[in-house]
Amino acid sequence: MSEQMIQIEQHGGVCLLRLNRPEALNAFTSALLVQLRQALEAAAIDAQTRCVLLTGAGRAFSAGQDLADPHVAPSRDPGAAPKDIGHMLDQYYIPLALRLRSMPVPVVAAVNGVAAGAGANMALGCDIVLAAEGASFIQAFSRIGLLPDCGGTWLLPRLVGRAKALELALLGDKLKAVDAQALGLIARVVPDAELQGAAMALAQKLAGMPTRALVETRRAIDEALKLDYETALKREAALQSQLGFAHDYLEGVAAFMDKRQPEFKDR
Ligand code: LHQ
Repeated sequence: MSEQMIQIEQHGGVCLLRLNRPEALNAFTSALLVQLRQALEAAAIDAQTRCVLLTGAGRAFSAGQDLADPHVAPSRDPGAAPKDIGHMLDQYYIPLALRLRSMPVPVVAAVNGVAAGAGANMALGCDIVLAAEGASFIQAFSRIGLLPDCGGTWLLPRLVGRAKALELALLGDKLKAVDAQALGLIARVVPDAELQGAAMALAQKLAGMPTRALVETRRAIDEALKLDYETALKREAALQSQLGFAHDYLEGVAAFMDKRQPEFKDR
């Protein structure tokens, strides 16, 4: 049986996915990327799962692409044909990033340590990013002659604006979690010892909320970034119309009127 590089734990409505190559700082190999996508596919169709929580084992979240992987490491032999590393992105990273961004449930990242290169951008592509105080974010690409991939060029300017996006991407310096939060790159920072508990509590809270409304909210916000104001207003109305026909709207209003906790069930 192939090595298990993603640990999967079900905690009620929360599917916890833990990157599990701690000896290599959870660097991404093609096998790990495939296993992560398969785990997300399974969570996406599992009716029990109402939130995904992504974290890393050991002292890192992920050091990004495994630079020792023979598929991407340039050969030092001057006669060797150069490798097209774009294939790695097309085949593994793009389907994974798209899967993550279009999950039918909210996705929380609990960044437990360093998140570098594609590891940073995989975390930043999640819906809510929490980090431990000791965690850090590095757009490590420029250090090795590359540009931010795994959504970095799209995410960074949207999250922090062009000036800071370029500073982070060009310099590739380590950004501490507190500074990432101050910039608006991530949502929350918690003491190291509290990260897993805080992330699970947040994920459980999201799992108890109206999943479909949360996912349509993500969709509307992502789409609105490309729309003019009037078109965004109309898009909100169209999506709201659909949500208004669903069970969770009925239940949410009924629970409010009855002064009780709602029981949401749409997915
Ligand atoms: C690693 C790695 C690593 C292998 C640490 N690979 N071994 C997509 C598609 C195609 C091609 C290329 O790229 C991409 C996207 C990308 O993600 S490009 C960016 C790739 N990532 C990096 O450039 C980051 C490289 N790593 C680092 O800068 C540091 O290791 C960080 C800042 C992550 C952590 O620093 P330290 O805490 O000082 O740890 P360390 O450097 O001592 O690393 C510990 C071990 O992990 C060490 O191995 P060793 O055998 O000496 O203990 C490293 O070689 C290994 N490692 N990152 N990406």
